[in-house]
Amino acid sequence: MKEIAQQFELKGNILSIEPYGNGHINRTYLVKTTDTHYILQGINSNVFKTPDCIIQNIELLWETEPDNQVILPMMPALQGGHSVTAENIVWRVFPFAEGYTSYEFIEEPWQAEKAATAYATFMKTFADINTDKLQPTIPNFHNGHLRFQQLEDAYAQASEARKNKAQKLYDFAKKHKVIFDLIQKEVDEQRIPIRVTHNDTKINNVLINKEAPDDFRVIDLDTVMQGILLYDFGDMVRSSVSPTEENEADDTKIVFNTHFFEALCKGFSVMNPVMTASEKAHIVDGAKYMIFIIGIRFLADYFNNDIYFKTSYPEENYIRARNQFVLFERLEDKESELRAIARKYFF
Ligand code: ADP
Ligand code: GN1
Ligand code: MG
Repeated sequence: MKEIAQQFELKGNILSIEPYGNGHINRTYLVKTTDTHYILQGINSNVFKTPDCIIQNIELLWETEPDNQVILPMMPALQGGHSVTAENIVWRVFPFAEGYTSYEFIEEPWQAEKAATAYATFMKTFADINTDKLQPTIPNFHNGHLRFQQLEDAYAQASEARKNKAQKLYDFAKKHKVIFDLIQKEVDEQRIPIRVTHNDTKINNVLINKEAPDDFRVIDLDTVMQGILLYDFGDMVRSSVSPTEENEADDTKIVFNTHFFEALCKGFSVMNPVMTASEKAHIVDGAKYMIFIIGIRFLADYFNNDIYFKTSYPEENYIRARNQFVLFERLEDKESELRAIARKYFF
């Protein structure tokens, strides 16, 4: 690790390099030097088939908005550019955001509001980039119909033990797959525009300054590419409204906190003036779409014997999938109330 880190322009001498954070995808390390701290990250090549596209997309963001305060810069590599390839893994370094926190789950509404403001600010800041210039780092990332096909393929080759264990979840997925049709139709008929979106607006992908919450940084830019606003809003809802971890063992603890939802709407409402009527009308459907699609992806990975998301025990993807479907049901319990809240902020 030290050999890789030394290939970047870092201040000071390297003291230590330790694994860091709770991301499901990349290899993330905290690098301490005699002067400061950095984050060293190896891009997961199983997930990202063209990791250089990620580096180029982030470079494009910086070239377009060189003075922005929304994302973190990539440190230059000594050989030029912003990445180093070692043993087929592409590595990059960011400054460690000292004094900022990323939350694994929300405890108070203000945290949800600030995270939503952060993601909305991200979208506004890079809104003028021609979306064709951003390379698709994971093609069809949020394509619901394709994700459902991948689930069926995974089920078809799964072990009997895993099929039996998760049969109820699979039945739930089949019963609800129509969820994907509504938003896809709005996109196909161009009532929902293609924008520059983050596409992974999980609550722990935003860093908030503890002393000054209006100062934030959006991180995990690997999936910045073409997308729709509702994916970004929906994934925030998915990862914020229940004060539980994604792998919570006790699913009775999963709740849909309407105060957190309202705080997200409030924080994101700076987008209201530029949103189309269809985007405004489908705010809650965006949340349903994202909860459901991530549930499907966890379930497919369970049937595939955990080849995509990092896991720390064998049933973890099963638990994660179950929890998303429980959250989906908790949303449906409150759906009319949520639609009324959304109408207050998106009109
Ligand atoms: P993954 O794609 O695996 O989710 P992330 O880029 O989200 O990787 O990084 C994982 C975690 O590491 C984040 O959730 C955050 O807590 C922490 N992290 C990442 N980059 C930084 C940074 N520059 N400063 C501080 N913490 C960071
Ligand atoms: C992954 O990288 P991370 O942990 O922020 C995944 C997201 C999922 C999320 C579920 C590139 O996000 O799509 O919503 O896990 N990222 C990728 O926790 O697949
Ligand atoms: Mg992340």
